[in-house]
Amino acid sequence: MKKDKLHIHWYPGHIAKAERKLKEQLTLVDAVIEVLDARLPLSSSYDNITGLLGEKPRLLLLNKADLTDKNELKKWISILEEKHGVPVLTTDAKNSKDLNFIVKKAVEISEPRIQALMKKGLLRRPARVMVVGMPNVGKSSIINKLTKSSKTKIGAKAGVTRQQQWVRINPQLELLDTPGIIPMKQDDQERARKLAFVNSVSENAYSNEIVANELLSILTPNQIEKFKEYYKLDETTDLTLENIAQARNWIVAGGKLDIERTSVYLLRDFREGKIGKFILD
Ligand SMILES: Nc1nc2c(ncn2[C@@H]2O[C@H](COP(=O)(O)OP(=O)(O)OP(=O)(O)O)[C@@H](O)[C@H]2O)c(=O)[nH]1
Ligand SMILES: [Mg+2]
Repeated sequence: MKKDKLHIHWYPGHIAKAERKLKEQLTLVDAVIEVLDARLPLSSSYDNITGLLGEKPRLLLLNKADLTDKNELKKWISILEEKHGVPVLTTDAKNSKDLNFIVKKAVEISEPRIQALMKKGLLRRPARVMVVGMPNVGKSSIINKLTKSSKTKIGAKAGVTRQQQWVRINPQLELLDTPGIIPMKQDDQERARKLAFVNSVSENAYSNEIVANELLSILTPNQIEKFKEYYKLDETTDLTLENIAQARNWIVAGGKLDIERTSVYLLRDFREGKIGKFILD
């Protein structure tokens, strides 16, 4: 795929298909869980979710909360609740033992539709809820946690789930795992880059060095300090890929600094939360 210096264009074929399939399933589901990456409370949510999903009852999950500062995240919960007018919960699908509060809420927001069906004479059935979100935000991980199994495939890159999959959680709830969908129109390149920082865009779509440099360029002074501390740069040294390479002694043959390796490590360290807890919106 093209590695464009300034623009990230990534909308592979499987996503176009996934979006069609999502709309097809819409009439079958009672509610929708939209999973966001807590590090990007704005940039990882869909601008026009009703265009994508209609007016279904919705629940927002800020997942990967473990990679953010709890107090900072609290502020975002209020902002999102106000903006979307739906319940917002935080989750950590990696470390939490119990995510049952999601089940409770999902059943609750589905209940009106189930009641309506029963009024029409149908028997009570489990709530059917679709789990949607950008690639790599943790949709499948959440479902696995809820079933205490590896029923769905997960992975630390964008586009792991390729097909929809119904998973029974308990007699009250069935969840539909779906492939992560990224908006086709990436007019907002700032958002596209942020999504690249958290691995929501395939690594084939960009150059590591450019994205690593972009990440360094959007950090607040406070965040810069965390990076400098992690890479052991002293106060007078600027936070640049070159200086990190130098500090780590990452050199290629001929004595040149290994900027590619530095970029890959920097992005990985950031994504795994090694450098600290960050919210980038
Ligand atoms: N630190 C942390 N990592 C998480 C959390 N949830 C998921 N992950 C990791 O994030 C990566 C992506 O998880 P998946 O469940 O495959 O994400 P997905 O949304 O299903 O991704 P697609 O199927 O590609 O759309 C995996 O490496 C998970 O281990 C979380 O709450 N905290
Ligand atoms: Mg998945």
